[in-house]
This record gives sequence, structure tokens and C-alpha cells, in this order.
Amino acid sequence: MDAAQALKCRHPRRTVQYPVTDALDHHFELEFLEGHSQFAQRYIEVVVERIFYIANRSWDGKLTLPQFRKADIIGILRNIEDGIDIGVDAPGVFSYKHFYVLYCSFVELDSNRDHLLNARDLLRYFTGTLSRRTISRIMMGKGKPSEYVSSRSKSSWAARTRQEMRLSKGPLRYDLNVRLSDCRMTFKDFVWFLLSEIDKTTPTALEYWFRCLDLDGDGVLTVYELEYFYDEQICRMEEDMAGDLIMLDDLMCQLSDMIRPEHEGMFTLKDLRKAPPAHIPVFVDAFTNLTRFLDHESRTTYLQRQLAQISARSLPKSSFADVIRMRIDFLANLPNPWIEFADLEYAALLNDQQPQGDGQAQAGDASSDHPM
Ligand SMILES: [Ca+2]
Ligand SMILES: [Ca+2]
Repeated sequence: MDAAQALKCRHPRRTVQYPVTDALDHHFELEFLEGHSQFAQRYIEVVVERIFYIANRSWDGKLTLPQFRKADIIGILRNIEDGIDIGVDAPGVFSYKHFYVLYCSFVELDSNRDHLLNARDLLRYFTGTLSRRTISRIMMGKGKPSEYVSSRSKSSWAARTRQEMRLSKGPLRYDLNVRLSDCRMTFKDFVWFLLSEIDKTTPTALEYWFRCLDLDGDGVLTVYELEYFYDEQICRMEEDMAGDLIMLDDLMCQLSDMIRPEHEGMFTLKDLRKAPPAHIPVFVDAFTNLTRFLDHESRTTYLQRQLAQISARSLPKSSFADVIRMRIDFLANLPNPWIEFADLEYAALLNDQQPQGDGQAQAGDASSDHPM
């Protein structure tokens, strides 16, 4: 069976799974997973999802031949011949470290250990940084369509009828008929969520968040839709902040200056794709993630200070053109947000895993059955 035929089969993920399993079985850096079938299975799931995360831009769970070619799976496999994590500056989709961070982050939130997250679990993500309205959209599968099908929606004739009636009326603005208590996030959904949450500069992350914010799914983020999300942020700022609030009108002016949409007050995916990638996290976090949104300002100030230091150190010894080049090099070499996050989290997890007094891992520790 060639690649085109294989991808037409009913389970395209299985097609991608074969080379991943083969790498797992034969790569010297993954030998320690032998005999740890649960970890090995989860590792394969993460690698396959990460390949789809890069390649599949139609959100339909399928992979076309052009997408398969664009994902360059053969190239990825060739790259890991020399190493996966060891001696590699920027580990890729096969990274065991990245898998481990994803897995432990999921387990930490999965309070009842049923391998599914509910909206309440997601409220605990980074100590409550996501707004409730954002969590609702994520849990409804608006970012990435969820893998989870509830037993209620599978079996209930009434639910099916309601769904058909809704669809016959066209898209509804706020999807209020979706029962949040029926929604769950699977581990595979979580991989897409966490990758998109940590690094919002990637094309897939941008689409993920755009889909979450686009309440009526018409491909345009209007002021009304953004206000729906920002209202909650304002309430949270009123509760948590002592200083001045950032009001919606001021925010919209700032975002318009950053993104420069074709039509004032209306942001399309095309507008956001044309904007500098560094501006996307500010835009998304303003409506979804209050802590990160407020962090952007201090990070920007910090970067500006570092850039000013480069200029102060180099001038007047170096020419102005050289200083500009140094500043561009500095910005180009800033660490990738996902890799930076995964490195820090992995180090913290290993640290937590150190023997605690009696030499045993702590009870309930997500990493207590870690094979390393
Ligand atoms: Ca659970
Ligand atoms: Ca819209």
C-alpha cells in the first residue's frame, strides 16, 4: 500500500502510527521504554498527535497526501537517527522529554484519574489562569473537535433530535445548548490544547484560539465577540488588581495598532496571519488568559532593557548597522516558548521525583511510575 492509499483508509492516525512504533522499537534512546507498555502507548499517541498538529490544518482528523508530504515525516524520522533528546538543541515531535511534560501535566489535572478532564479540572490549569468562558469553548471542542463522545449524546434520541434542530437553524451565536457537564477532554485533545496554550505563535495555535474566540464560526472576530470574553477579564481584574484597569476601548485601539486589520474592529484569520507572530500571544491572551496577558507587559519591558543593553555595550565601538544586526540576531535567537517551557517543566518534574526522605516517590505523584 502506498502513502496515498494508506492515508485514504478510515484511520489515518494508524498509518502515521506505524513508523512511530517502528522508531520506538528500534531507537537506542527509547530502549528504556521496553516493558513499560502504558508509557510506550502514550508516547506513541503524543508523537502521532504532534505530527497531526503540524500537518493537519483542516481540523477534520484526516491527513491528505499533500499534508503528509508537507509534514515531512520521512525527514523527521531521518533527523532522529542521530538523537532524539540527547545532544539535540531543539528536540522535535519525538522528544521523550516533551512527551513526559505533556503526560504529567495531564495527569496532574486529572483529579479522578479516569484519563479524561472536565471543565472543573481545567479551571485548575496554572492556578486558574484561564477564564471560564474560554474553558467552556475549549471543552465544547471549539478549538480542536474533541475525541470524546459522551454516552448521553451517543444514546439519547432526544439529544440527537435537538442537535438536528439546531443544525437546521444554521450556526447559533453562543452554543448555549451544549451541556458543559457532558464535555470531556481526552489526553489527545490535551496535547493540542497545551501545545497551543504554551506557544501561540504557531499557525495551528493561532487557528485553535481563533476557533475558540469565533463564537458564531463566521471567520471574523467582531468587537461583540471579543467583548463577550473580555467582560470576564475585566471582572477578574477588578477582583485581583489594585492598579488601573485596561478598558476594552483602549485594548481594542492597541490591538488594532498591532494587528492592523483590513476592516476596523473586525479581525479575520488572514489579518492575524499577516501580523508579526510575536503579537499573536498578546492578542489571544487578552481574551483568554489573564496571567499571561498581564505578563506580556513585563516581558516586553525586559526585552527592551536587554536590547538597550546591547546598544549601550556596542556603541560607539561598533557601527550602527552592526548594532542593528546584533539586535536582530538577539531577537531571532530567543528560545522557542514550547521548548523553553518543556525544559523548565522537565527539570522541575525530575527534581520532584528525587527520593523524598524514605526514598519513595510521594503518594499521588504523577511521575511515580516513570520508567526513567
Ligand atoms: Ca478525570
Ligand atoms: Ca464571528
